[in-house]
Amino acid sequence: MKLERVEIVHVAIPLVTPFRTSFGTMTTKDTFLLHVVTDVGEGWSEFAADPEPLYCSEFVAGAEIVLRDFLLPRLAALPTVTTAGLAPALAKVKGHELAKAALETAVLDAELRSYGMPLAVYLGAVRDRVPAGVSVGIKGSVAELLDDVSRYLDEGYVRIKLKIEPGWDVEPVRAVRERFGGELPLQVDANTAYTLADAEHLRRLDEFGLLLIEEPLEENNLYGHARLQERLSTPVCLDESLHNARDTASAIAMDACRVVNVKPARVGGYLEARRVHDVAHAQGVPVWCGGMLETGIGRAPNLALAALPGFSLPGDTSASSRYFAEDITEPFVLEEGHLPVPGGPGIGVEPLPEALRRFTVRRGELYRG
Ligand code: OSB
Ligand code: MG
Repeated sequence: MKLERVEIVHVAIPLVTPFRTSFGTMTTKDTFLLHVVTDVGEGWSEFAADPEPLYCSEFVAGAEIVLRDFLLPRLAALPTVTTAGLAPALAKVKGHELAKAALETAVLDAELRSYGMPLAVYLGAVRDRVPAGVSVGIKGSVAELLDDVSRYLDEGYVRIKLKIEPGWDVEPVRAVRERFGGELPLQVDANTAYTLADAEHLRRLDEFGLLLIEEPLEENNLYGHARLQERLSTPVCLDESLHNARDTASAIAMDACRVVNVKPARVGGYLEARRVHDVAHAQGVPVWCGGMLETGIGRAPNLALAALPGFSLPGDTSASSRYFAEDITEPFVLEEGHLPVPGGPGIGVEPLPEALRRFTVRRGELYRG
């Protein structure tokens, strides 16, 4: 296909409740959508990172420059644009997986729509609905946390993830276990907040029978995570440290993780995310689909991925209402603890023009052929 135009739509959507992690507090989903226009149709995607480089090194303003000045010129120089040809064409640009993922996903959406094929079918999905977990931020008090968890369980979420940091770890986990029991599927996410010197402290979490502890140590410290795993019975899960399928294979081989958080954006898109799933699944390592507080545009393709066979743990694929009073797509609604896998062509959703207009802060053109 031929690339005709690429539009960037900056959006700001208020979160229903502030989301606090060890790296910061978010009150608004502030990012951009990509809208790709080709000779065979159009595609949409959402950039997953934030305005500040706190979760990872990428950020909104930087990604716009990378897309405009480095990625789109290389893509447009191809004799013909295909999803499969995109990553090789961009490979000389180092890093910037989240920016590359946004571009690849919009092109993939356009290409699949031109065939009338849903993303879930293309990826090899084996389910038409996926169980939903919820990621619960750090709160001002344990009482507030218990209220939130109780509300999410009433709504039907089948797994709870608690954000932790030094000073907010053993106590909230103990309180949730005491209140909701030992059977509740429960896990924690430190977002790199600890060091190996905290190993003895983190061992105190072992008694709570957690599904996993996510990214306890520094990003990319595979050696440290392997040393930590030796000392913990809780399975270590990596998020920030895994950038592609090769990292994932290395981490598994060195026992730096026993579970994998697959975020398509973090690994450069859905094609590489499927490879991450494949290497983990081949080794018998469970994977689950992470989230980045996406709008419906980012959530829809994550649900397609989460329907692959190796996704044996519930993901951070929560309903639209967990994040927003109003989404920019038709909302994803929790039913018996599950979300439906979109069945329409491509990513299966589009922005609702009226909602998009209200949440748009700036539009621009990144490419015109
Ligand atoms: O580490 O998984 C993370 C949100 C933003 C950035 C990083 C993370 C998260 C979450 C929330 O945990 C996942 C979600 O509900 O989308
Ligand atoms: Mg995480």
